Amino acid sequence: MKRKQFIKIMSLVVAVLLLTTLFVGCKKSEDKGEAKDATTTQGTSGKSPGSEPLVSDKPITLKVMSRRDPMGGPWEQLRIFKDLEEMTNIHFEFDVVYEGYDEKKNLALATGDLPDIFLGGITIEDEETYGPQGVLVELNDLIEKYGKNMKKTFEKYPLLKKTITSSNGKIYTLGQVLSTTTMGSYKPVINSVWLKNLNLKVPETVDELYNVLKEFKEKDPNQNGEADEIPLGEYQFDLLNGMLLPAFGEMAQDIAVRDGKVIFTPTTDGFRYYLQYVNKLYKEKLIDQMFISHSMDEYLAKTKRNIYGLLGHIRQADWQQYQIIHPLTSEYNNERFSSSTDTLYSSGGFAITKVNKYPVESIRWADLFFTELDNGINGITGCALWIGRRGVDWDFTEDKTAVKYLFEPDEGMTEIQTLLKKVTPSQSGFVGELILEVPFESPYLKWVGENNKNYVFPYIRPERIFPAGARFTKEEQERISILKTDITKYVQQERAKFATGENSFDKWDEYIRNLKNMGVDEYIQLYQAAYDRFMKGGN
Ligand SMILES: [Ca+2]
Repeated sequence: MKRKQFIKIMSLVVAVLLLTTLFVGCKKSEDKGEAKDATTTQGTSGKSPGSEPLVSDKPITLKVMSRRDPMGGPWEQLRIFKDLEEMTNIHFEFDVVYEGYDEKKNLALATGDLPDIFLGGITIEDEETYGPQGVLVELNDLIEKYGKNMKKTFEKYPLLKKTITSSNGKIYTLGQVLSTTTMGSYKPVINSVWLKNLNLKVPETVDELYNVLKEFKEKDPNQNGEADEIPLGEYQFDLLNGMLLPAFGEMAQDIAVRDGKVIFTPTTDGFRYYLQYVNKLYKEKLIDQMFISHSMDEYLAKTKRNIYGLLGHIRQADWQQYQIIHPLTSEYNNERFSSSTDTLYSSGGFAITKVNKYPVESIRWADLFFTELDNGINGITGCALWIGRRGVDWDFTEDKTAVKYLFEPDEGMTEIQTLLKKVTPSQSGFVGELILEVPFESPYLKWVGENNKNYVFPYIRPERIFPAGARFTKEEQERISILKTDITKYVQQERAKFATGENSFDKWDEYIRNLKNMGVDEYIQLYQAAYDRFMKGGN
C-alpha cells in the first residue's frame, strides 16, 4: 500500500476508533428513569405548531446517494431523517449501499445518471474531475448567499475552507471540521504501576526513557518472577515515529513542513539520530524485536499479557494502570512537541449535482449542520448526523463537563451501534462543524480527555503537518505516484536495516545519495507546489 494512503487510512482508522471508542464502556447504569428508547422517540421534532419550516415552504423531494455505515440500518427508517424532513419540508429518496458504493458512484458521475445530492463519499479526485466539468455544482455563490452558518464556521476555521477549495480555487463539495477531547493519535503511555513498583520517575528525555526501559527489563516490574517484560512495545514503524521522532526535532510524518517549507523527514539529521536511538534500544532488546513486522492481532495479544512498559496504544480495560507522558526531548531538541492533531478537516461530505432543481434548498439543508453544539435549532447541530439531536438523543450534563445519552442502548449493543441502527447515518456526520469540547461521561474517556489536555494538545504543531486538503494537479499526481513507489519502498527497507543493525550508520550518506538519485528533491518540490497553492486558497 502506498505510504500516503497508509497514513491517511491510519489517521482515519484512528479518528473512527476515537469516535467509536466514545461509545464503548459508556454503558448507562443510572438515569434509567429518564432514559428513553431510541426507537420510540418519534414525533418530537421540536417544530412548534405554526412555526416556519427551516428550509422550504413547500414539500420537495431529492435523491441522495451515499455509502452506508457497515453497522447502519436502512436510511429510510433512520429517525434523524424523519425529524429533519418534518423540520425542513425536504424528503429524501435514498440510494445508499455499503458494498459496491464506489462502482455505483463512479458510474453515476461518468454517465450523468445522477442523484441530486451526494452525502459523503466524494473523493478529492472526484471533485477535481467532475467539479470543473459541471457535474458537481460550483458552490461559491450559493455559500455566499445562503450559507449563513457555514460562513461563520469558515471564519472560525479557515483551514476548513482551504480544505474544500479545489485546485482551481472553486468549491464543489462541503466538508467537516471535527474535533473532540479524545482525539490525537500519537500518545505514548507508560505503565505507572511498574514505575511505582520500581520507584522510578516519569521520563522526560530520551536518556531518562532509556534508563527506565533498562530498569523495566532487568527488575521484574510486573512482579511475576520471570524476565518476561518487553520494555517498549509499538505497532509498526510509522507509529513508533509518532512516539519518539519529535524528541529528535522532527514530525512523525514522512512529508512534513518546517517554516513553510516542505521537508522529507527520512533524510533529516533528526531522523538519523532517532534511528540511532532505536538501534540502541533494539540491540539491548529494550524494544519489541517484532515491532516492525508483527500484526495488530499479535500486538494486541501482547498488550493483554501485561509485558509492555511503554506503548502507543492500550486496551481500554487497562487504562487505570497507565499514564500518558509528555512529548520527550533530547540533546538534539529541547522543545516538547507532538505529531498529533486535535482537529481533522475533510472535504467531500456534501455535493449538489447538475440535475438538482433545488440547489438553494439543498445548501440551506446542509447549512443546518454548521452549528455549534449548544446552539442549534430543535437540537440540530454539527453532530446531528452522528449522535442525533440535543435534548432528544443526547445532552450535556448539568455542569457541562460531559455529554450523556438520553436513551438506553439496545440489548447487547453500544450506544453508537444503537444510534446507527435506528437514528443516525454516520459515525462522524459527513458535513458541518463538530466541535465537542467535553468527553462522554465515562471515567475512561474523561481520563483520555484530561490527559490530552495536559500532555498532548498543548504541544501539537498543526503548521508542521502537511495539510490533508492540499491538492495536486493531474500531472503532479502522476509524477508523484511514480516517484513515491520507489522512494517509500526504499525508505521502509533501509530504516528497518538501520534500526536492526543490518545497516551500519556509515551507510547514511549512501542512503541519502540513493534517495537523491530516486528523485527525492523533485518529490519534495511537487509537495511544495501543492502546499503553496493550499495556503493561498480559500481566502
Ligand atoms: Ca516479569
